[in-house]
Amino acid sequence: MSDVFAVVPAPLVLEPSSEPPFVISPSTVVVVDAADELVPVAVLTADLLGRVSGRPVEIRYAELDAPGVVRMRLVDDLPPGPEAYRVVVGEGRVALEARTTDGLVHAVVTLRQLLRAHPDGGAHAAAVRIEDAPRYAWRGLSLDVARHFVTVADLEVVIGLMAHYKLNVLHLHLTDDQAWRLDLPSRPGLVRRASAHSVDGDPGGHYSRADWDQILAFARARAVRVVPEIDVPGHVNAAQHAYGELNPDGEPVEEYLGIEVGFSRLHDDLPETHAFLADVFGDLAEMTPGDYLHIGGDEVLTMGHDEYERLVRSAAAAVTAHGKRVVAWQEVASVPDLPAGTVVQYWDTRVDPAPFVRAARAGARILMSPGSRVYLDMKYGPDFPLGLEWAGHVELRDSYEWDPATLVVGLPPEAVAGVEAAVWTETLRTLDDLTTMLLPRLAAVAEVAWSDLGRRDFDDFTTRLAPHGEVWDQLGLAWHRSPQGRWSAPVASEPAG
Ligand code: TNX
Repeated sequence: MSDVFAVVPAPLVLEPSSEPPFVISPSTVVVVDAADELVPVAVLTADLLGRVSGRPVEIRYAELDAPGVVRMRLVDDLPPGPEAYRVVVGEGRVALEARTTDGLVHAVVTLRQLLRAHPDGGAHAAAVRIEDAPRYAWRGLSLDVARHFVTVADLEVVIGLMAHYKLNVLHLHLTDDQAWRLDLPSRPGLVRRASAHSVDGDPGGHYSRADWDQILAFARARAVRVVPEIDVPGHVNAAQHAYGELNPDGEPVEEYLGIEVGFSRLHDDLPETHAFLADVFGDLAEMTPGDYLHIGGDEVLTMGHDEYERLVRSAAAAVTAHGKRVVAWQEVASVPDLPAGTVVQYWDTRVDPAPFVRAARAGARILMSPGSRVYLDMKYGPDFPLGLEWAGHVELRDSYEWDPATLVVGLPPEAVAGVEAAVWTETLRTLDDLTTMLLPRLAAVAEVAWSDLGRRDFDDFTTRLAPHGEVWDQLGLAWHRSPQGRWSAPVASEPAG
């Protein structure tokens, strides 16, 4: 496929047309009906087109059919699903159509991927008709903001990248042994006493209620939902540092800024533990509009199974009490009778998946995050300066060439709700570190999650991805020039045809 149509993830249908390209000119106008729900996406579109072309783009909230119009509309004649969309570039106009505003966001970012710099300034898109819908409804990125804090501004860069690749779930790992990152009204001591630092004593931070609302709204406008995680019953040293009542001797534990896992744990026989779970998940439910809360459940290495079961049930009950659904890591698959609709997140490719497969057969929904494929904190190769290695090295092709439906033998394919990449930040201190690990692999995972198997081919993917490297450069993002990519693309200012 030519680099003019470098759309990632690969769309269902892409038909080039012989008409002349669409040029963003001083008369380009975004046109949308004056419906409240359409205003944010129209503003986002005008803003994006303005940035790409270097010219301000106006919005008209009334019918207008003239050359240069980018017309956004809600329609119904599309492939199935709430996120389906259509982009038609031709006759000097662009039509962006979808069933929902989320679909319109997908249409806009697709248009943005079609735009190329124009020789006399501005930008143009080659004529084309795209019709598209995702394979999986859950296309996520899990981000650890506990080991190293990620500021709201940096988070917005990550959310922007997610939207650009049509990822729709930001899973925030907000708490761990090292720190607690979200201020909760019922337990103000959590961030007051346990958020100042990151791993190795690096600077920390936390999200206030206002920060949280900012993150949620910024994500929502880009068709991204936030799934917050409070990790229990392990990974709780920060909570036990803030509140001594969570420890058998009633005394706060020492702050921990190393990178070992599995040593801390809640105690089922302390009544304060259950009050704590009810309070923190209650606060989180109240603060989070989405359907899902993540309770962690991973790597509890110092507890018998019965106690683990009781604590997982207690956390799950605190979530369902507020009408939310539970997400949890793979280990909870060993707990019988999880609440209906629980999403179990597969990650550890080293252990026997039998309990996990059983949970799926018993009705759990499955989120695929295999460490050896989509743990984007794994090093690209042996000498890579950033990242860990426990799941092996993950190069671009590794994160691309796998199928979520068949990776785990025996898993019913219809149980798979989607795919989620994960990036843990033990070794990642800055936004540059983060984007170096995300790019280019995040684009590969996005295509695994979005595009049907029949549309996927690694050589075709790397060809389409080539111009994306130039966009990352233009945005000033650090990224890994993977030797498996084809980054020697022609200069983007060549006119089409
Ligand atoms: C495993 S994945 C963990 C995290 C680490 C990560 C490092 C999971 C549920 N737990 O605690 O940060 O490996 O790759």
